Amino acid sequence: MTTQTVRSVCPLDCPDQCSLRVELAEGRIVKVDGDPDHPVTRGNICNKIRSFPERVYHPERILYPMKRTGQKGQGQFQRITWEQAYQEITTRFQTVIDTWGAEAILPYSFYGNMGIINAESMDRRFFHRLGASRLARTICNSAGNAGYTATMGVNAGIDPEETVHAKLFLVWGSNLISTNMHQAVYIEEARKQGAHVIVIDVHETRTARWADWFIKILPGTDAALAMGIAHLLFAEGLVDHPYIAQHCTGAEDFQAEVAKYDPATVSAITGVPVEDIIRLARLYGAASPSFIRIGNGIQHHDNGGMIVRTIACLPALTGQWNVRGGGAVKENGWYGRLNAHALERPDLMPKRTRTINMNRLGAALLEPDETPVKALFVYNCNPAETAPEQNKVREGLLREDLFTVVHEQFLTTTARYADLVLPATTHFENLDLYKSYWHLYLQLAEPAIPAQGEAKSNFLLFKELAAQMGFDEPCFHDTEEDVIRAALVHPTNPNLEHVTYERLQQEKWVKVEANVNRDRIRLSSQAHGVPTHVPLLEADDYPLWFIPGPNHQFLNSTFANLERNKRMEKQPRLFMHHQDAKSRGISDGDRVRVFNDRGELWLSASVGETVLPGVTVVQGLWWDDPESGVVSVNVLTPDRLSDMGGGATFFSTRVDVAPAGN
Ligand SMILES: Nc1nc2c(c(=O)[nH]1)N[C@H]1C(S)=C(S)[C@@H](COP(=O)(O)OP(=O)(O)OC[C@H]3O[C@@H](n4cnc5c(=O)[nH]c(N)nc54)[C@H](O)[C@@H]3O)O[C@H]1N2
Ligand SMILES: Nc1nc2c(c(=O)[nH]1)N[C@H]1C(S)=C(S)[C@@H](COP(=O)(O)OP(=O)(O)OC[C@H]3O[C@@H](n4cnc5c(=O)[nH]c(N)nc54)[C@H](O)[C@@H]3O)O[C@H]1N2
Ligand SMILES: [Mo]
Repeated sequence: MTTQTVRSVCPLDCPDQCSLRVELAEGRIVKVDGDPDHPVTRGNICNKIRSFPERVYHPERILYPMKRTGQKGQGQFQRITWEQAYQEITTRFQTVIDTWGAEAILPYSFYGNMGIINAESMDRRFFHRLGASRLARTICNSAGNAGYTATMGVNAGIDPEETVHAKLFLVWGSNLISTNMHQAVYIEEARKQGAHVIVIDVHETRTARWADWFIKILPGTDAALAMGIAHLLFAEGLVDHPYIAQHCTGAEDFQAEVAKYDPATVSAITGVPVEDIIRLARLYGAASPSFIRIGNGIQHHDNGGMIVRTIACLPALTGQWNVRGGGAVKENGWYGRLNAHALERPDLMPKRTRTINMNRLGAALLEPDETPVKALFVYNCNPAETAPEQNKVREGLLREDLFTVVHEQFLTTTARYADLVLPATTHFENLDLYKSYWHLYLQLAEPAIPAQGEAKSNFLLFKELAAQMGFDEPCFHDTEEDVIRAALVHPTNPNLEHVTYERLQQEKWVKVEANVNRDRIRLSSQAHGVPTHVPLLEADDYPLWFIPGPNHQFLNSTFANLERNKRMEKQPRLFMHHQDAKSRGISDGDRVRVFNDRGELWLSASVGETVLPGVTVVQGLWWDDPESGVVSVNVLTPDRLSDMGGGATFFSTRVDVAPAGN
């Protein structure tokens, strides 16, 4: 038997972006492991990617183009050829363009595959050249990134490898044991040197249980807690005044606002006891280096931008950015920013092309518009599970006059609504460049196996479609390698200067420099005013908060169709406080109905004290399953946009809960 080990990179949308070793036997993947030599992965990977070969060779994987035969949403298809598929797409697109204009075509994608080539290169070029509507890709991190940038100027924190030096960790709205495991590894190393770990969350997650101290907080109130910490730092003389004077602007207005956030006021807003607020502020004020991991959870609120912006003010107050291992990380993608113009070629786009916010897909498909969306092209994502206001999304996808193409590895909930389903390769079948938004390594992965069945990569699909549409600009003839080379040449990013295709090929990963100027930290600013707590919007209609976040064994909705992953998660559960359960006649394990004006779903209740009274939590973006009665959690979530960045507000949802049958 011929065996071989090749290197690869995990394409999942995690900060860790692991480096992989892939064992092949007779050209087939038999084992996936973490690369022990990669400085961040260090041989550790999660179950999801370890069992990825099951996904690659799964009998339900889509391997051929298919055309709908049944009703939309029923999932009945027949095999066709690629030629027929391309013919159908170009004909339908041309009709839409002739009748409604190209903006009636909407690409809808996210980062189901984080590879730069397959997430944001030929696809973008194609849709730009076509003149299709633009998509604002706001579903994940845009609110927090806007908030963080409002304080720090750029979207960059410290090198996570430095966090081993920290003495105090605030893990703030991040379930990192599940979602960023290598940060947990660094924290464990620091812990051996005596570091203390505090988790601030609305739910007693795995990460909360692992912490030295778990602070349970009410949803959307974290800006008040951050201001409360700042209040005490000033009041108790724990502030580094020379640092602030030298590196910060807007300090006076900030301090004036902070004065309003005394512990009693903050406690009333956040649900955190006064003595805990005081203890937290004193610990933070005394520790150096101290490090804050700002998670993605807190930004999925009406006030998510402001929450992140406010938390991002804290490290400056104690001068932490000057201490090795001190500071914060929200994201770090800024350091290795690539040449987006070369990748995406926005110059091919007609002027004044409209933009549609991906969080408002349902509205875009249903609300009348001079140019309605008549064709939808979905790839790298599964909006029929992951977008908010799911009942609207599905009603839109059911429109008979909508032409929907879905490029996928599996027959996802979204693919079931498609007119055409196209087979997508997995990352193991592609050449791609990977850039983490947390650690500082760029990595190159070459294909480990050939494309399975008739699957095509996103890159190849859009390159061929461009040819079919008769687009003859030279950029549509580029190879993956051409595009990677162009992406690495950034006119104004010196952090990238030493990173070349050749080095990536030889070394597999190259670290970018972490140079950044932190001389103008905006504690308040003319553009954004002063940080403050802004209450969530939906307070009164329904009595309980509903926080539907990700789980351990799925990656958003990816893996939620695989038996192994589902078995390990057992079933989606509604965590609720026993007071809220008791007043509704609900006992632990009961099946309950969760509802609001947008929709309803059924879950098994997990009653206890893992959340505060008034709060409910469910984990995992489970696919709808009529057999087990699972319904997408996003039937309940609003499509309102957050305060900054046009972000999603999944977690600012109000619901009520009743015993099932009521
Ligand atoms: N295993 C696994 N890993 C993943 C993912 C996955 O689905 N599964 N998804 C990937 C992606 S795309 C992302 S964006 C990241 C997300 O991973 P994280 O950054 O960890 O973000 P979330 O899990 O969305 O939310 C983190 C925590 O915020 C809490 N939270 C919600 N609202 C509030 C609040 O108002 N205040 C506070 N303090 N806490 C709150 C939630 O209870 C949750 O435990 O993980 C990535 N990694
Ligand atoms: N209620 C609630 N909703 C949420 C969230 C939440 O916490 N709560 N989290 C939000 C966040 S942070 C995010 S990032 C989004 C993520 O939402 P999505 O972007 O929809 O992510 P996934 O559910 O992982 O779906 C990715 C899909 O891409 C497919 N795919 C993988 N690789 C390729 C490829 O190379 N080509 C093609 N064509 N397809 C590929 C996979 O098979 C998978 O079905 O969900 C958001 N939705
Ligand atoms: Mo995300």
